[in-house]
This record gives sequence, structure tokens and C-alpha cells, in this order.
Amino acid sequence: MSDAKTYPPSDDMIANAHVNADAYEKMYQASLDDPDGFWAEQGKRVDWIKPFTQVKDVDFTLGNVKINWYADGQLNVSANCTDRHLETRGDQTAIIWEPDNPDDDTKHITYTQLHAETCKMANVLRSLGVGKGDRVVIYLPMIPEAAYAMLACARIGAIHSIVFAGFSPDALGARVNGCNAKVVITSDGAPRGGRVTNLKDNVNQALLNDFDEVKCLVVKHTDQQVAWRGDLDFWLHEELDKVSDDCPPETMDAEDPLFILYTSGSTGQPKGVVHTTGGYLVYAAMTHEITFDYHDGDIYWCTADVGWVTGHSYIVYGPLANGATTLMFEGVPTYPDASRFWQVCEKHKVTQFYTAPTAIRALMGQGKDFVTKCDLSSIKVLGTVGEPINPEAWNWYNEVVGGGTCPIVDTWWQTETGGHLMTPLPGAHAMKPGSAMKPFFGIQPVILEPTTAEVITENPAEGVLCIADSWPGQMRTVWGDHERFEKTYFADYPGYYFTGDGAKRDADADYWITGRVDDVINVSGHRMGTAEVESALVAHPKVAESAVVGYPHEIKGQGIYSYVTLMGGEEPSEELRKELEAWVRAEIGPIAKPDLIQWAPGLPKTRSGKIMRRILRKIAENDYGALGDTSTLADPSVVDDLIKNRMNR
Ligand code: 6R9
Repeated sequence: MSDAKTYPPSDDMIANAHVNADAYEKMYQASLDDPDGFWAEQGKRVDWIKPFTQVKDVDFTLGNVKINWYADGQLNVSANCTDRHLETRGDQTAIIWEPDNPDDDTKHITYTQLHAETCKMANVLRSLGVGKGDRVVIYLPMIPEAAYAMLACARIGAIHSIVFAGFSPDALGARVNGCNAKVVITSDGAPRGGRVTNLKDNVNQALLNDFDEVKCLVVKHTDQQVAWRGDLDFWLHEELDKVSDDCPPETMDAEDPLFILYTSGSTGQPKGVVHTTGGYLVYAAMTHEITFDYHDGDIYWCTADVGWVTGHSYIVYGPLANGATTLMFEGVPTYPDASRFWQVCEKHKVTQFYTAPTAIRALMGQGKDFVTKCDLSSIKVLGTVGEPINPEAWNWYNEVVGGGTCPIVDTWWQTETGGHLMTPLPGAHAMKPGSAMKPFFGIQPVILEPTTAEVITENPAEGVLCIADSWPGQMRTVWGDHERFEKTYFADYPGYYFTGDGAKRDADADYWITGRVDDVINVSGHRMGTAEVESALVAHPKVAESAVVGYPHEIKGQGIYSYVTLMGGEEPSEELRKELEAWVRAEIGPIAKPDLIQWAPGLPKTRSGKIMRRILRKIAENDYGALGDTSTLADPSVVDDLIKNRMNR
């Protein structure tokens, strides 16, 4: 036994949950013994236009990687998220929309309305020339139109690529270009925390050069002045007036792409993760129902943004496929004050609440009165996602928010995995604060020794985390670059999907994610490649070289620490520091702004010119006493200077 304190589910939870401990063991074993049989059964969760006869067809061999699920089946995702619910729950609320400003009106959108809005938007997209297989970029605030836009694309077989509205025009332009999008869907403005960003301006900037084929569909949301790009721009409300709400869903193959979502990796620019239609939907629906123990009548709220994978799978596709009521929140946890989340929970009687550790830590810092003044008795299950949760935050979440009675599902997964891969289940597992606990059905985690790539079978174990076999929600390829897909995920540990994370398995065979083992940092639950920030910095004319590492940050989990070497003749100054911060914001977006910039006359390099990041990480962590072997450095004296002038003390 490990010595961690455990929190078993209540008798009530065990009795009523979709999956209890016995069922978990049986189902998990069945999913390994007979994957085809298991997933054929689960495939029935969705409606097929043409039922599948094949289930799993997978090869993880480098050079030959292919991942197919339900390949000969045909279906439509939007029909599964709307049409099929009309008869049984047409008048039920599909989406509760809660605006940024609590004084503005909430919206309740029924399944009947969702269906009509989706069909109309699909017809508008068609009228703009979008067809099956075309790409559409969605750059919207958290408004119902974001969900309509996703489902409208799915309805006509277009592939959406959502760009988080906090990304800069440059980042947006790169993504429009990356998938050759035909249309960008945006809004005039995006309010967040009382401040409005002019999204349309950002789109104009992004599309300024070389994009005079790309049309833009604009949602009128904040009523502010926007600049028009001649006859390439269209108001959504005007176009909606011209179309009917009848739009038969396109018949899609299970392996047709549903969406592309760009995410950061350890090298180069972000890659377009491709998810397909059948397997993704089955997996999103199944994990949504079982992980959150969703039952009819529940009010489920995931606080993520649809710009991230969590918003895709657990605000839109999973819940709507299940006919759930899903809450969509436009605002931020601390506006107008730190009570906002809890007021929304009280107002709508939320039953499942799913957020990120960074939000929990930020709210924890504001004191518990903001929580306790609200009635949170409706909440049954709490969830977290995005980064490891520290025990202090876990305990606060459990006691102050959950009143000590709600299971916390610590869901470990990735953009690449489409849905949860490890999590405790509310009615099945005694939780341990900080542990992602158990694999979901069909998931075979393995821990490998990082250098020898040997599989560690005994417990406890620690090493890099791989997955031995496929699951239906797995990404299929990198958009336009299958070789990069294979190299990134299947080259380092042959035969396995390499997650990029490290993990421990304790004496009870429960898993603990220890964080990324590559050059990806996790800032407030957002993934960032250090290479991306570095390339933004060196694009500045005064910067000669830069190295970026993560360091522990109380609220964000990790902060961005940048070492910057200036061009000859340039002098460090506060002004230049501000200029570089603003520069990175503009190149990537506010989430990439360096927290600390250290002027580095030189960077520690090996004789072959490799930057020794290990050393830079240690200095950034203020742990320079343990630098290890520095004898291979070309010029060991640079390290003394870096230590002397370190920024994190
Ligand atoms: C869903 C999502 C993926 C990376 C992943 C890992 C970290 C996510 C976690 C977690 C510990 C959890 N991560 N959930 N680490 N415990 N419950 O976040 O996708 O943005 O692609 O990030 O996030 O490091 O590899 P994505």
C-alpha cells in the first residue's frame, strides 16, 4: 500500500454511479481482453447512418503508423449532437450561456433551437462556398455561436480549426495559413473580465497580406465599430436572414477529419492535431458520461474555453452527444469578483463542475468567504484538468468547494488523446489528492526507463509515460505532416505512443503524473513550447539569442523564464524589457508573455554549441547549488554571471 490518504466515494455515490468498483474492474479487463468486442459495444453510443462492421485497425510501428476505428461506418457528428435528441428532449436546455457581465441576460438554448441555429449557420457556410473537407477557422469568444459554428462545420463535413481568442493576429494568421482555411468566423468584439478585445481588428491584421481569398463571417456581439475588408466580409445575422433552417447532414466516413487543433510541442511551431469523426465522438461521449457520472437532468459546467481541447470534448461534443445540459461561460473566475464561479454554480444549480488547478489556486488565494457565501449544495462531482494539482489546492477544492462530499476527478489527458486517459471514477475509486489514479477503459499505460526504454513492470515505478495500444479518441495525424506525427509520438519508444509526460506508479498501482519530460511548459494549464517563445524573442531586431525555460510559479504552476542575449551595441534597460514583453504578446498572445527576463551576456553551451538547458532550468528554479557537471561547457564563467543576476530569488 502507498501511504497517501485516500477519500473513498460515499455509499450514495457508489449505489447510483454508472460505474462502481466492481464494474470498473470487469469492464477494464474486458476492454483489454477483447478490444474489438468492447469498442463495438461502445460504438452503439452514437447513431450511425451506415453501421460499422470493422472496429479497430491500428499499427504503432514507426514508418507505418496508422490508426483507424470503425472505418467502414458512416455518421454525422452534428446529427448526433442535435437531430437525434429532438424527439426525446427537444425542449430540454442544451446550452446555458452565462455572459461575461453578470448583469447581462443568461440564455437557455434548447435542443430544438440548437438544431435550427446549427442548420442555419451550416447553410450560411455553404452559401460562402464551404463544402465537405474545406477548412474553417473559428476565432470567437465563448458565445453560443461558437458551438453553432463547430456543429455547422460538422454538419456539412467542413473541418474546423478553432483558434483561442486570446491568440495574437500573427498566431491566427499562421493557423489560417497552416490549414489553408476558406473562411474565418469571428465576432466584432470579445468581452472578458469587463474588457473588450476587438477580435475583428485582429482578424483584419492577420489577413492583411496574402489572404485575399479568405472570407470572414462576423457575429455581431458587442456592437462596436469594425473595419470591413470589402466584399470578403459578411455579418452573420444578415446572412442568416437569407437561408432556411433545413440542412440535411452530410454523410461522413468515420475516419473523415472532424477538426484540427493546433498545440505546442517540444520543437518547432505548433502542430495541427487531427481528430476524426466516429472514434472521437464515441470516446468523448463515453468519457463525459462515465468520468463525470452524468445523469439526465444534471447541469454540467466545464469552465474551459472552446479554443482548447477541453472545450471541444467536454463543453461541446461529449455533452451534446449525450443530450446533456452544458453550461458555457464567457467570463473569467475573478470578475466582477472572486465569487463569480460559485455564483454561477448557485444560480444554475450546477451538478458537475470541471476546472483547472490554476483557477483553483488563484481563487484559494482570495479566501473562502467568496465560496461559502454561495449555496453549492447542488454539486455532486468536481473535476480538474490541465496540470498536476498540488495537495493544498486539492484539499481546498475538496473541503471548501465540495464540502468534503464530492469526488474529485483528476483527469489526465492531452489534445492528442481526444478524451480522458486516466482519472479516478466518482463511484469506483478512493481518491488520492494529486493522483490521476486509474486508466480509463482500453487504456494501457506503461512506464519506461527513460534512457534504456525498458518497461518497468514492478511497483512502485517512475519513468516516462507511454500508452501501449490505441483508443478511439486518439489523434490520427499531424495536419499535412504524417511524418512529424510518427517522429513526435512513435520514434522515441518504438511500439508505444509517447505522451511527453513523466509518471509514477505507486504500490497500489495508482498513477501520478509528474509533468512534461520534454521542452513543453505548462503555464496556467496552457501548453507552450519553449521553442515558440524563443523564436518570437529572436525575431526582435535587438535580440541575438534567447533560451526559455519554465520555473515554479505559485498560481500559474509554471512561469516563463527567458534568458536574452542582446545584439552587440544594444544595452539592457527596463524599457527594452517592457518592449520585449509586448513583442512576445503580439507575436503569440498574452499567455506567452515572459514572466521573467534575464539579460544574459552569454548562454551556457557545450563545445558543439548546444545550449545546456538543464543548467538554465536550475538557475531559473533558484536551485543553482545543484548544477551538476558543468565541465563540458565551452565557457564555464557564463554560469557565474547568470547565477549572480538571477531573477527568481
Ligand atoms: C487536456 C489538456 C496536455 C498536458 C499533458 C500534461 C498536462 C493535463 C493533467 C496534466 C497532470 C492532469 N496535464 N491534465 N498533468 N494531471 N490531470 O490539458 O490538454 O493542453 O494538450 O495539455 O497537460 O502534461 O501532457 P493539453
